[in-house]
Amino acid sequence: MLPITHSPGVAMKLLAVHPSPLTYSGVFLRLEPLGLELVAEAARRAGHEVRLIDLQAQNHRNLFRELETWRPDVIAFSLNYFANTPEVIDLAKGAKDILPDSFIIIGGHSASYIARELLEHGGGKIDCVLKGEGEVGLPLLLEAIEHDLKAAASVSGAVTLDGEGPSPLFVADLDEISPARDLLKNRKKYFIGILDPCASIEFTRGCPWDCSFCSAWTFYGRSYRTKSTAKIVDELERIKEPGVFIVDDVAFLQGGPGMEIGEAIARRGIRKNYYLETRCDVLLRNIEVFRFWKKIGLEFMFLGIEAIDEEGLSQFRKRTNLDRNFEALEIARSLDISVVINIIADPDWDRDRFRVIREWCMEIPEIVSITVNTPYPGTESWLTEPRKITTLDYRMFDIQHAVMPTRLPLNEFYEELVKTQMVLNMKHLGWETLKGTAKFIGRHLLHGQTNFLKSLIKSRSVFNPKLQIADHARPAKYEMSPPPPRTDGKVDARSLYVHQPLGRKSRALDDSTEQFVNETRMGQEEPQQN
Ligand code: B12
Ligand code: SF4
Repeated sequence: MLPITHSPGVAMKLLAVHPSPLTYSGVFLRLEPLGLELVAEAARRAGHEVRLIDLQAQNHRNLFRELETWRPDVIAFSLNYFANTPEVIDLAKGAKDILPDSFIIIGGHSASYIARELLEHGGGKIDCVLKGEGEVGLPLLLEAIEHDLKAAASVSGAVTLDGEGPSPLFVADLDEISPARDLLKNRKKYFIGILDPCASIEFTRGCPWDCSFCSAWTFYGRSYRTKSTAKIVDELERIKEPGVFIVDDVAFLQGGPGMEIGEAIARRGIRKNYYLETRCDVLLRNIEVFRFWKKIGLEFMFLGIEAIDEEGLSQFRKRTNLDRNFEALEIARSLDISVVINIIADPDWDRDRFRVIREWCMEIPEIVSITVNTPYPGTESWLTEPRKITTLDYRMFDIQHAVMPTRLPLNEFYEELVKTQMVLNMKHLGWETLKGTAKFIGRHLLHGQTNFLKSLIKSRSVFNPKLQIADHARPAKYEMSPPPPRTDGKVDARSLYVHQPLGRKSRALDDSTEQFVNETRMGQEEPQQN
């Protein structure tokens, strides 16, 4: 681990760019690009002049105008979602055409798994892909290229056409840096549902579990780190938005620190409305923490349920049982926290299966979202899924499209999927609910906050099976490399990691929580650490 470097060298002009929202999720939310803000701050602290454009809230014209007028030396794109890959490649090429002497970098979660591929698609116009956490790597990379462009290839985490540096480095201390929230042009654009406007914050980083469909753990080498309570409370105090999205993979995994943060917030008299994501077994283990957080403003909680039958759960390798999941829903209801749950639809589903899901969802009060089982690079299922991948178009890897053969004809699969989504949307966004939220919307409009209302209007035009079918027919300009030949059974997890695993010592967990995780995870033994 390394501290973030501070080089008093020559200042460069760096433009940090976040791509557009993904159609199917952009309806209900638009959240600040927290990772890019952290990386931007690290570059700023290393003495560089930094600006940030978020294409979720601005358009391509804004970006190209900035390139032409400000003429940055370095353009750094964030690529967290595979579905944004073609857009980022084209923007990177476009930027190089306008500023041939600029240095083009791509970083972020998804970029870290397909670094070589990105350089190939770039045809020489992408100078470097920087893998892993960017707070340490970016200042080192900027320092290296100030003196010699070729030196980029030796920086930790860097992959260039000339070579590849050592493994990316972890940030030594998450307290060291705060996101450059001031660089966003219009903070009123960011919202999630009725938390409008909404800021984002990170309390912890990483996940110690190892679910087969998820890449959160492979990115961070199954590590788990925390920010200090003092740092979190200071950051929260500076946030102006009334809504706050806690981006942790599994919020309040440890009860003690969760309670400590909550009590410190209460003592400071900070009042916000919160949204967080966690696991059912964690909620059941730490009920008192969630009860306390309800008192200080916890409004929404996303619980990963994934399946409503045991067979489905074991398919996604979640060692939790249905009774525990349903018990967690009961507890959340009793705490009066609104719950969002996600169900993973399998391409193998027939009409009957969709119907059962619709019926089940209508019986429960929770908000249900439905995504499609999608293996992608960085997940174990990318290596082990026995079914054939039917498309390599990056845009289809947004967990809203089927990338494996469907049992139903494809158009019927999407009809059923969209019908289910619409039934679920109408359940929550129907006229009865709208009547209830009318007062709320009116209050927001008075304050000029229209994001939530726009999302209600837009949802009908976005969810349309014909549009999803049409997405499959679009020619793919860029395609991802296919998965390697399938292995049956276990894979060497080491081959999946972006940050190499450092074992138990990399997890800031008390022994009882470490044991609880080990009892509920399904993966193989952790590889021996270096
Ligand atoms: C919070 C979260 C969300 C939030 C908000 C995200 C946002 N702000 O837009 C919500 C719930 C809305 C969300 C939605 C979705 N998400 Co999400 N999400 C996450 C989660 C849990 C944490 C992301 C985060 O904010 N981390 C904290 C910040 C600080 O880290 P970071 O952004 O990764 O940035 C660091 C590095 O990546 C890097 N970095 C980032 N940018 C750059 C740029 C440069 C130049 C450099 C050098 C480095 C760099 O440095 C940063 C600091 O260390 C991740 C899992 C994970 N742990 O990564 C999944 C994850 C990213 N999401 C995922 C998915 C699939 C989705 C959805 C597509 C799901 C859906 N269909 O509903 C949507 C798409 C949203 C969209 N963009 O339109 C997948 C991504 C799969 C993929 N590889 O494409 C992930 C990995 C989870 C998983 N299941 O595997 N998500
Ligand atoms: S618990 Fe599983 S699904 Fe959730 S972030 Fe961790 S590995 Fe991913």
